[in-house]
Amino acid sequence: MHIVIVGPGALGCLLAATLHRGTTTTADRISLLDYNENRADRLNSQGIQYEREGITTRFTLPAYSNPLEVDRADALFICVKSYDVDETLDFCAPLMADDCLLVFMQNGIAHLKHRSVSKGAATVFATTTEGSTYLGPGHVHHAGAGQTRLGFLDTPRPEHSLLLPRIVERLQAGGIKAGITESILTGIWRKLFVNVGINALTVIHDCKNGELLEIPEARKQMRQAINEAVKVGEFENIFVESALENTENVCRATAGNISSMLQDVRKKRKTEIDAINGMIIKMAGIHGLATPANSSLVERVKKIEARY
Ligand code: KPL
Repeated sequence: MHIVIVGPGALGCLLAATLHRGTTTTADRISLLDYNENRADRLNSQGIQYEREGITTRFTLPAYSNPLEVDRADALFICVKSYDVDETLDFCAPLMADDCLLVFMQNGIAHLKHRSVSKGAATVFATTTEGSTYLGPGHVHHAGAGQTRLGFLDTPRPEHSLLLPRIVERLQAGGIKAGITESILTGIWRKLFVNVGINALTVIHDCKNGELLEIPEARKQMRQAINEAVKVGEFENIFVESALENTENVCRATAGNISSMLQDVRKKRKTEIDAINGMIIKMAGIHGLATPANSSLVERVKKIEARY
């Protein structure tokens, strides 16, 4: 089996480390694909550094910047930000063989439009609440354990449905809680509620995930933003129980993590606010619902981005 991780950011490196650990046979290979040639060169010379609870593990994996040099892949994990997915899919089109799986790992729901991006390759959507902090090229801190769920939105062909459990086995063997779900759409919304309630607020309060629970104002904003999002979900026929409690549990499980949005802001990078709280506002508009809490979060994060 050959798995290619496209986008070696925090989550990409975390998955690479997990799959590397979960690989027991030399017939399994993991490669990295990065559009940035300098970074790919650096990954080849310096390898990946994975930190967990004060212990650092180093290993090497082949990194490429030219998709034409990569061997046929069984699965492509698309680990780029949601606003980079379109370009990334064009970039790795040569690798999308008919029998391969395209695994989308983005936050938010904007990437759901790629459901039938390829005629042959099957699309898998995944959610994860693993906390990962990017420390530099190939260098990741695994800051909190979570859960990873993968599933097909459309009925897969037999070869695709046989391949997914084999990939999930490697993730489990690598030490993360991963599983296949029949209801990935609900899972994506459940994760969306987590991101609605955590990401923008960690930017506004400039704090780690766990610290949000200690700030009364943040807890109030979290509750209001999630309530609005849950209402939008219900208009879309998505019913998720205990969205707020689930989000608070993720804050506890990833207490020491810096959310991906705060990592973006600290590096003065574009955030995924449009794919997260922005999508709630957009869909609320379709259903005639008001979203004052999410609108205020989007406005404040955009103001911060505008000051870069
Ligand atoms: O998905 C995340 C993110 O930071 O984007 C969580 C689960 C909130 C972990 O930080």
